[in-house]
Amino acid sequence: MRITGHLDMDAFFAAVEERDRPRLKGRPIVVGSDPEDGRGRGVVSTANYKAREYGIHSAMPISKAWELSEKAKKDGNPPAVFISGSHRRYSEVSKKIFQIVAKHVQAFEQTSVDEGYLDLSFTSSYKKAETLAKKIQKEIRLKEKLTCSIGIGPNKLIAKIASDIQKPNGLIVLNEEDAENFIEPLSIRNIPGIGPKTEILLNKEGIKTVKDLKKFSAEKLRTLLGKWGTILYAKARGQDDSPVANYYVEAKSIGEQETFNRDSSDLNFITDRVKTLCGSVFNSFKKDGFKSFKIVVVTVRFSNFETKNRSRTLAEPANSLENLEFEALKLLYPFFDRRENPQKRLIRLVGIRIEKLK
Ligand code: TTP
Ligand code: MG
Repeated sequence: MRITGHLDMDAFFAAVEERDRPRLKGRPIVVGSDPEDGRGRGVVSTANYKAREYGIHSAMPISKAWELSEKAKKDGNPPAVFISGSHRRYSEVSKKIFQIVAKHVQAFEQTSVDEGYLDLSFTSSYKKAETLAKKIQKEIRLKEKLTCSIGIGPNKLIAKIASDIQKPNGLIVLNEEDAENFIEPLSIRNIPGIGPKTEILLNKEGIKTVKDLKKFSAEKLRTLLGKWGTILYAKARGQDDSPVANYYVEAKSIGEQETFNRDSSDLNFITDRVKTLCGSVFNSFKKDGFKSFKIVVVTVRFSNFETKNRSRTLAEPANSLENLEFEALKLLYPFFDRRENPQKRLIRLVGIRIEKLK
C-alpha cells in the first residue's frame, strides 16, 4: 500500500521573520519588495495569517498591500510591517526543516523551499502515518519554532490537496475510500497544476468544481487541453501514480527578477538589467556549489501585467556566465518585436532563472 504525505510550511518567509524578531510577534507581516509609501512597484512574496486578514496575499502588487494596510490602520487595526526578506536565510531554515524530515522517513522529495512529499508507505497504515506526521510537526515546532501543515493520502495529488485544506498547523488524512468523494466539491483551482489560465478555459465550459470536471470524458478534455487534459481526467478522480522520488533538492532552480521603476521598451536599458540579473543568478549558482545548469528561463511582464515565460533546454549542460547571458538575451530579444510583443507593450519586469542544476 502506498501512503504519501505532503508537508508545507505555514506562511513560510513571514513566519521566519516573525520568529526571528520577537518584537513583531502577533503583528501583521508582509515579506516582499519595498512598498515606498504606496509607490513601490514590486510584489508580495508572502504575508502571515494576520496580514492575510487584511486581504493581503502572495503575488499581489506591493502598492495594493500597502493600501490594504493603510485601510486597516484607519479602521483602528495595527498596520502591516513590511520586510524585504532574505532568501539565503530562508533556504538555511529550509535545510534544517528537511533534515528533521529526513530523520523520520526513508524517502522524501523536496519540491520547493518550503514544501515536499514524504513517502510514508513504510508505516503500513494511515493511523501510523498520522502519528508520524504529528511527531514531525512537533519536532519542527520545538526545534525550529515554526508550524507546518501536512496532508496524507494514497498519492501525491491527494496529499498535496489535503495539506492545503486546514492551514495553518493542519493535519488531514484522506484514505483511498475518502479521497475521491472529498475532492468532488472543491474548486478546480485546488487541483495542483490548474492555474488561472486553465481555470478560465474550464470555466468557459461551465466547469467550476471537481465534480463538474468529472462530467467531461477523457476525449473531450484531450480536445480542450491536449495531453494535460488526459492527466486532468485522472486527477479529477483522485488518481496519480507518480512516485515520491527519493532525493533532496536543495534548490531546484535559482532565479531573480526585477520590477523597473518605470515601464520600458529601451533595448539597451533592459539588456543591461538582464545582464545584471544573470550575474547575480550566476553568483548564487556558484556560491551554492552547483556545477552546471541545463535550462534557462526568461520571464517578461508587460505593463498590463500579462506575463510570459520563455525557456530553452540546452543540448549540453552549461556552466559559464557567458552561456547564461547568451541564452537569456536570445530569449529576451523577441520581446522587442512582433514575435513576442505584437502589441508593442512596455515591459514592467524581467526575470532570469536557471533550472536542472547539478
Ligand atoms: P507557499 O507555501 O505558497 O506560501 P506560504 O508558505 O507563505 O503560505 P501557506 O501557509 O499558504 O503555505 O510559498 C512558500 C514561500 O515561497 C512563501 O513564504 C514565499 C515564497 N513565495 C513567493 O516568493 N512568491 C509567491 O508568489 C509565492 C506563492 C510564494
Ligand atoms: Mg507554505
